Amino acid sequence: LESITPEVIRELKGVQPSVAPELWGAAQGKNVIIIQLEAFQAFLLGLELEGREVTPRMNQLLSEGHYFPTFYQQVGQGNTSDAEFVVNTSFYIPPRGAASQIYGDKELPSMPKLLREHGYFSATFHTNDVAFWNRDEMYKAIGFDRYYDQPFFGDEDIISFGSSDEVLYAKTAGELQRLSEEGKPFYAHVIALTAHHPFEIPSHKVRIGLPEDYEGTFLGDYMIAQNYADYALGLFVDELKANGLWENSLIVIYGDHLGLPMYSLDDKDGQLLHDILGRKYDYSDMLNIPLILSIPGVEGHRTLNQPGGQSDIMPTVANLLGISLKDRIYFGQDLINQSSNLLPQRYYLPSGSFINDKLIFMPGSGYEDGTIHAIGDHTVTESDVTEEQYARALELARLSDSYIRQLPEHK
Ligand code: GP9
Repeated sequence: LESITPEVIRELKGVQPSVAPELWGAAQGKNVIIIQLEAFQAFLLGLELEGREVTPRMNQLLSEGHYFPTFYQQVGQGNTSDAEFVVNTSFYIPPRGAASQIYGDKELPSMPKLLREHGYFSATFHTNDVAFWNRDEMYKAIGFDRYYDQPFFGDEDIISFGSSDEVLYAKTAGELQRLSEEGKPFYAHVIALTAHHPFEIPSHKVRIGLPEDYEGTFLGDYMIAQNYADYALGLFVDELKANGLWENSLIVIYGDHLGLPMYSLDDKDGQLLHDILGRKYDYSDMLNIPLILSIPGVEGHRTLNQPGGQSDIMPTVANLLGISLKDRIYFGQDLINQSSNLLPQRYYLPSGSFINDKLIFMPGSGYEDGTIHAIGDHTVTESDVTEEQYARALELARLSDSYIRQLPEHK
């Protein structure tokens, strides 16, 4: 068996644990509600179309909480289910196939298991059938105490895969209220789905008028779907505030993966995106998803510019709950206590691609034919990416996969 230690991982990443971590235990003993938004990309935040905000409720949450503008997806073929896997384990996706299929039979170290050691009950809420993407096995592998899927949400208000986000949030809020009366803190992972490709929202749910240019475009449909998802999320926030759960919970909101693949946009969509961004829509825009934290008792907006990815959510939550990850194997890092000015930070996909605060490197068949994509307005040159960085990225992905493959199977 290969020996994989936390030190080996830290060494490869070039990071050190913080001696006096900021906000350690700030949300100790609080409930944890993690909301995963379908296909929600960061460029939507703050965006106005003819004076109308596309995501007013997310904008409001951002302005009140901790916001990470350079946060990226780390999913592969399993899309939504890969995001669930990465967030709950802080491991990387497998080299091929969906994590739920390839790792679904394993006894995975995970956030639900970690929190259980500290008295938490854990549950995941998803309106589709649990068998989709082998989630029934993956949820056992991750070790949720309970899952709520299609039979719980019923046949009401179906849009694409399952009940609408409105139904998801209304029923979930009721259940969370019930769980909160059982005397244990809970961890709830809530998976929103309505804003799913191809973004066809029934006309009676459309809440935003689009500028003429957007009518009938894929991008326009995307805006309408995300505007609806934002509205439904807002209802959930209102409900949690009304029933007192909001102020007793650490809330984490992030996007699962991109909604607008560069390679399938037509010229019109490309032009509209260019107009929004003031430059060509590129990889860094496509992979950039939001991360917003609402930390109970910690008031005020803060923007944290260090780059992060979905594998960082578990360590970030652990720090805020004051739960040590010492001696555990995980691949992300606590985003509150890492500054990109001091340490090189990189986020990996199994092909050896990585992201830092300036660029995204995409290997070709290897390092030599890889491509470098600047993030935002950064200027980059070939010397900004070394073969050694690429080798580290590959090695981290290999270690994650190798560690999981030697784990025992769950029952
Ligand atoms: C539905 C879900 C959504 O359960 O997995 O599809 P995806 O975004 O993964 O393609």
